[in-house]
Amino acid sequence: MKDAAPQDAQQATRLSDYRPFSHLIDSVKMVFRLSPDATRVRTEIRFRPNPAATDHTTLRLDGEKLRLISATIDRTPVSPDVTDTHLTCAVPGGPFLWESEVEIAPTSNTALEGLYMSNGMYCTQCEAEGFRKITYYPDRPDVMATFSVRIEGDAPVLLSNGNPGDSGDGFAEWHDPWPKPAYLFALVAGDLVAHSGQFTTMHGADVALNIWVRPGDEDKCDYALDALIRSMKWDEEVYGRAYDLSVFNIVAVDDFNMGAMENKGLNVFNSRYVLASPETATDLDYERIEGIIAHEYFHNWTGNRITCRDWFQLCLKEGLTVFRDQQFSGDMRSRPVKRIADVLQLRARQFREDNGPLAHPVRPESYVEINNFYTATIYEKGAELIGMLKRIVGDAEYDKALALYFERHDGQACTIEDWLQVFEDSTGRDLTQFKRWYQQPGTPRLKVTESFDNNRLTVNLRQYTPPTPGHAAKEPQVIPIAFGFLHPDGNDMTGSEMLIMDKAEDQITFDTKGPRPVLSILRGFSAPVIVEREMTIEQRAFLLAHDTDPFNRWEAGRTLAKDVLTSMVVDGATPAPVFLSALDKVLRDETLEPAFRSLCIALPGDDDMAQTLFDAGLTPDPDAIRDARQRLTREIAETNGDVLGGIFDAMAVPGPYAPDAKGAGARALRLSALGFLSHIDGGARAERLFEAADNMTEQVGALAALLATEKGDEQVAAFENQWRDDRLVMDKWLMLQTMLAAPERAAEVTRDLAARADFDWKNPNRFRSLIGGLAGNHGGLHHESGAAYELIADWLIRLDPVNPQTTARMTTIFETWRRYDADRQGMMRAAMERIAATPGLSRDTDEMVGRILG
Ligand code: B3K
Ligand code: ZN
Repeated sequence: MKDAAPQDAQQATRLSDYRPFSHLIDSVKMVFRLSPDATRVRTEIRFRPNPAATDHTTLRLDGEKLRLISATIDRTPVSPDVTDTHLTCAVPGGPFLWESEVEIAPTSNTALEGLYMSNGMYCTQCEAEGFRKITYYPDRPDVMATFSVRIEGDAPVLLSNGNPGDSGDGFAEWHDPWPKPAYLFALVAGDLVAHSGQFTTMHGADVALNIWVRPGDEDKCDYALDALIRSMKWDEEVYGRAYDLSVFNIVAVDDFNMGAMENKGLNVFNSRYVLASPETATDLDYERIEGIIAHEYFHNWTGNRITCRDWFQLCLKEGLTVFRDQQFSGDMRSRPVKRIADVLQLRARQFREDNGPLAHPVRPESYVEINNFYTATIYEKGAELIGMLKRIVGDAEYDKALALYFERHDGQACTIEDWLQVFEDSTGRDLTQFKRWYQQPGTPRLKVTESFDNNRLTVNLRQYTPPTPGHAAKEPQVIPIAFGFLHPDGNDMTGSEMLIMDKAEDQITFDTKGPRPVLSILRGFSAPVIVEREMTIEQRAFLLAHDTDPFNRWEAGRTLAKDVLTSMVVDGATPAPVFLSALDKVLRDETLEPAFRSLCIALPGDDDMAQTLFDAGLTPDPDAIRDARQRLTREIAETNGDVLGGIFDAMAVPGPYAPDAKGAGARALRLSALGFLSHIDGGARAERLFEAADNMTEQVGALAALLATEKGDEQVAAFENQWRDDRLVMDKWLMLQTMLAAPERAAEVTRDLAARADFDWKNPNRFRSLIGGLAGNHGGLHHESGAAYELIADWLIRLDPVNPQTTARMTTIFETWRRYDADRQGMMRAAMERIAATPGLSRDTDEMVGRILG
């Protein structure tokens, strides 16, 4: 258990307090004698004084929940001072050999951090600070060392980082030649089978590839292996980065707090991001597997070979690696479609965070629990900053800077200053102002106004960033703004240009002999800002029809849909005909790829609309939002039914299912059409599709269409019958029901499902499916009874002592509480206060609830 200190008494770690560690490490040797309740860990560390530190006479090692059996220095027993969190010991001023033995209990480790057990298999999760639950060690990323590991145990497969060494009955040895911080350590042991492959690097080195899964799952690994091979090749071709060990192992585990972990040479994955077959995984699952396999693989260079000096620099590895996986997925699939999907995610998660009580800089200044800072801001906004840098310096200069980064910093633990210095040295630019993006939280607003006089169009730009907790005043940031002009006849007049705006105000002018041109601004979403620009519905419809920038074409449709929904919510208006006819045009335009058309016709979700209304100074009413969306959906179905029906038929993909982007795009468009049509055909098409589907994408898509129109009881039962033994598919089943339940029934549906014997709530995937599903049901979550708030608080209180990390993450369900009316605010506050008042609450959850309440 972590300390149960109240919020104000909590010890914050500050960036400004960074000090180098007293010692450096030459090598680490570990021996594990595995046993579920009493694993013994012997550790030998060769320390020498760190010239960058001053005191070399005291050693302080992190350690939590360890039973110290023995400790020696240069083979002489010592008796360190031991607390709940560390030990301290007097040491010789020069180099010395530290040896310790500890005992740990993997079975009772339900927090899934350190060494724990999942379905009888041993596995580890050390990032950020889990290694201290395995042995006494300087558990900080700037202490890098080579590791040799011997594992003794009766499991048939015994894995650790690096290259394999000796192995035999009941033991295996591993050696990792690359110095690494402790957070990249991993150990896995269990009854596993491998789906194997091979890769030859650009330097001619052979690499054995293995995906390790439980027996019975080996036929679901093809896609992950293929994605790994494509990632390895892509990183060689695009970044010149080759793999550096003789083996690359990936293990799938069922109990995991997040998506996956990039341990050196031994990636550990949540099984949902590895296992896939056409019958059990959706197109979206395949896409995520591809993206996450790539992400963890790319960390081998951006994260592992070059790591972070301290956890404040987390975006150094995460922002860059997300950017790289986004590039990869764009190259594998469709760049514009990928960009739109990424921006949708950014707005749904990062903008929500950046405009609420949890707003923090991409490089934070302090934290209580670092696990609470693996956020959309660090990851996704961090990736946007890399993208902006690339746009500002240009592609060729970006490549040059990256080459210098790898050359200069290989083997080091670095900072954002190091990263920016590389760009400054390589391009000769001054990036002092750009650095504000790392320091200032909050989403900048870009106000755009226009005037047209004497054949000159003047575009006035003004940037400002609203205050966020702890950061009242903001300085202007460097905003790359891609823009272009269109002739009112629909033709492109200029192509795309780029303005690098660095002042609070700026201007673009455009002289023309003809009629007033139409501005298209922030093309490709060239910076993570909110554009404030008043436009008529007709102007938006024009851009949706004619913009040559695919992102802005989609964006025009999106803002148009929001305008329409807003006026439906506010004035009970009927949907503007110009919107319906613009949708019709997009649907019929066969020059547009199906995946893109599917994105264009998707309506904004309820949470997005709640934020939109709140930003417009209104108090969102969840029922009114849902009602307007339902009405608009029906109206679109009625007006555009013919074209939607045609699309539904035409987008059926013939032949056996394949998870390629083209097929996935067709299915996405087909299912979007179905979502509308089910509101007017009594669910007939969805029922037929559910019956006939030979793949999970269409099966689950059909079920969702039925549930969204309050039908599908029969199909829910049939689905359960078919899939009750497949845990990943059953997670989908749980989520669909809580997410799509009618608002007044959502809490009750969730409560009933939670009472089932198979609701194994200690499994994070299962917990997230059920409770996360309810949280994703905007109308249900915010139902006026407050039943969902209560239920969620009950469950978070129950989960907290078992798994603080997952609990803390899920408190973000409440982060938008200030948007709503006084009654709902009161009920959400009460739920959070009840969580906060729980005796023994974890430091993780306590910090989060405290920040959300403000
Ligand atoms: N680096 C890990 C995340 C670790 C989270 C620790 N709470 C996965 C990733 O970003 O690739
Ligand atoms: Zn990562």
